[in-house]
Amino acid sequence: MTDKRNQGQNKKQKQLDVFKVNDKGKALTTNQGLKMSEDEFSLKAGERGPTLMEDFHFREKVTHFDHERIPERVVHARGFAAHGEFELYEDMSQYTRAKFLQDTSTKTPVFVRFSTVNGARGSADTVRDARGFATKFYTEEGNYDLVANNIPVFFIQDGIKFPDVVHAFKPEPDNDIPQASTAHDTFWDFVANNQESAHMIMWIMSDRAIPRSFRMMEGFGVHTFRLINEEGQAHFVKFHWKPKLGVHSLVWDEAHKLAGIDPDFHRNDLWNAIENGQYPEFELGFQIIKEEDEFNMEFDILDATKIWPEEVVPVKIIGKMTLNRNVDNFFSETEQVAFHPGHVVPGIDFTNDPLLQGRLFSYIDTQLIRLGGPNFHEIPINRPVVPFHNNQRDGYHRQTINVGKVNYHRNSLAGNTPAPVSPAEGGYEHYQEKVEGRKIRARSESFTDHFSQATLFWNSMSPAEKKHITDAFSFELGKVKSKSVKQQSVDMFANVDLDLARTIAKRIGVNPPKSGGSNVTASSPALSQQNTIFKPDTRRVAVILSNGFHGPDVKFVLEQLEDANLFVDIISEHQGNVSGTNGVIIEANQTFQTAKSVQYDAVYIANASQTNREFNKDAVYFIDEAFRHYKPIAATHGGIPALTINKLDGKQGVIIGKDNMRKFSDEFINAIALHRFWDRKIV
Ligand code: HDE
Repeated sequence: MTDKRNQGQNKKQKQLDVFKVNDKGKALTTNQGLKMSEDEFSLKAGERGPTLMEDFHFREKVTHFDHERIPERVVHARGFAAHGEFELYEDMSQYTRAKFLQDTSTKTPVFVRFSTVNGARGSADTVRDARGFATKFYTEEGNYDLVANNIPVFFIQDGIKFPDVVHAFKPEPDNDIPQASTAHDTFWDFVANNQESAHMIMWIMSDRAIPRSFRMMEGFGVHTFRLINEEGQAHFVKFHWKPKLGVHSLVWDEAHKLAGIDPDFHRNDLWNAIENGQYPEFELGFQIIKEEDEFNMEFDILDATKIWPEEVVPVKIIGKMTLNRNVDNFFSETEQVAFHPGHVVPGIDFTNDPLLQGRLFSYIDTQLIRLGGPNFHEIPINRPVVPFHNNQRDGYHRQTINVGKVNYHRNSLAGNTPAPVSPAEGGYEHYQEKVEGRKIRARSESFTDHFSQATLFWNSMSPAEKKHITDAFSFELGKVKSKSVKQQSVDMFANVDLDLARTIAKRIGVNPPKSGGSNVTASSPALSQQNTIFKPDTRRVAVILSNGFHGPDVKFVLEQLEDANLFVDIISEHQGNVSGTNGVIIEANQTFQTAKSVQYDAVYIANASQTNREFNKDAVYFIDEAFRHYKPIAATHGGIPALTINKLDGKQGVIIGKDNMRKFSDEFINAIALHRFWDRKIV
């Protein structure tokens, strides 16, 4: 596959190409370039004797192996990344002097790493969690990192509490259980005793925390940043990524099962989409608030537990990112990439959000231990596409050979260079915000409303989404052992919605809160996934097929599915050719041993007759599970009896085709575009 990828397409790719090595067809050498005549046997004193100290080849090989691992990220350890490009729709010079946001003819190379937050590097993709969405823009003014999440708010308001929240959500320290899950006592104890987390928890309990795909998530910069234009004028900004495929999720039962059946579900999804040329696209949006309106909002714009409702502050779409190339080497690129919210370019600046201020310290610090020293900016994936010049020297793994004697500023020997340059020449100048105050460890009074927006989120959910949130709370708190923590948590969420809290209380066996409730009646339709984009594109369809299928009709339907940009797998009694009428042969690439219904978005039973009993039983189970997950199900000809056995005919989202295959295909594809049929009665 590697050769087919669009290598050398942009400046970053060309830079990376220089470091690529293809070992295929080459003689095996040591790291010193010495060709070796043997690689299977260590050097011994006699064929059955001890290995000799002088076996430099053995020592080099094993020593390197012994040191292959580096510490995983303390959070966001499990991730997956891809290359792409960002193009601008409209000149943003009105707001920012960032060059890559001014020239619509520029295509800026990007590298994006998606991640879960909680789990270890080897944990499952589909766990309930926020997702990281970190983008490195390789701009002509240096690297700009937009280190975002798929949830627009955060657990805490001040960076100093980050170690506490992370300790609380990670596996408990005595037994290191549970992995990649917040369904345990310490997490909920933290929540109940740090009520600023209320809004974030509503999102974590919602479908947002179990995305269907990295390709179907929004990204949010979370904090309020500043844009600065050429005149030095500032605007507050929040950054948004909007997926062109809409925002979609798994259902909880599916997510659970996928964690075992395909722990790499999101990795496979992104990798395969890119390999198949279905390049994921995300539009970049700005929400802008004028400096003079800083105090005119109902919330403090420096508080990272608050959103700016899109109906109040609209998202202006300004450009598009396309991910079009998979990595060549996971470790070199995905593992070694180092993001930092402090990697900015002229025209983008910070605010005093105390969470952002904390982040500005943490990211470089963590790379020092993770990547083993201060030269991680020299690792190919981290290098800017423009040169860097300063007086920093030495340190572990230094690769740059700085020539000359001068390594200090100010100097006369090198004409006082490298020299800082003025903003007009591209020099970064911090926004001259006026600040005054007493040194104080305190929270601003304007940061103390923890529940209004949690209720706003709840009010904005569709009935299906509300049910999922209620179920998620019941699952998570149902796993908590301490009755006191359960009670405290339920009492806390009575401030969001009394009925919600009472339902959970009943399910988890604690006292239903007597008082609480909220007087917030507003809702924000943009928060509900019901109002997102719905398309059939790139959904995965399982086609169940056995010998004797209706050749021409099935062939026609499969062509329609392919034309609608759907990914199709053929499941049969065995892999390989399956014969239909009229000499039509279709190759099956899956069996019920390799494919499970949770891996697909829709099922088409083309033929399940004339097969053995086991195949039939598996088919019935497969369809039943898809039905329970609200997915579209379709059948024609010899597939129809499998629906009848399941008593599914006539149910919502179940499509039967008897003669007109065009009409059938259209109906099925329309049903796939709707994704789930929430009103379906599941008995
Ligand atoms: Fe991070 N975060 N974070 N974070 N974060 C890290 O940096 C930290 C926060 C986010 O794919 C670490 O290189 C602090 C918010 C992403 O490599 C670390 C605070 C948001 C990634 C760190 C936050 C994020 C990280 C661990 C509170 C959404 C993965 C490894 C003050 C806007 C980047 C690393 C990747 C990673 C610290 C809060 C997003 C330890 C102290 C809010 C997407 O530096």
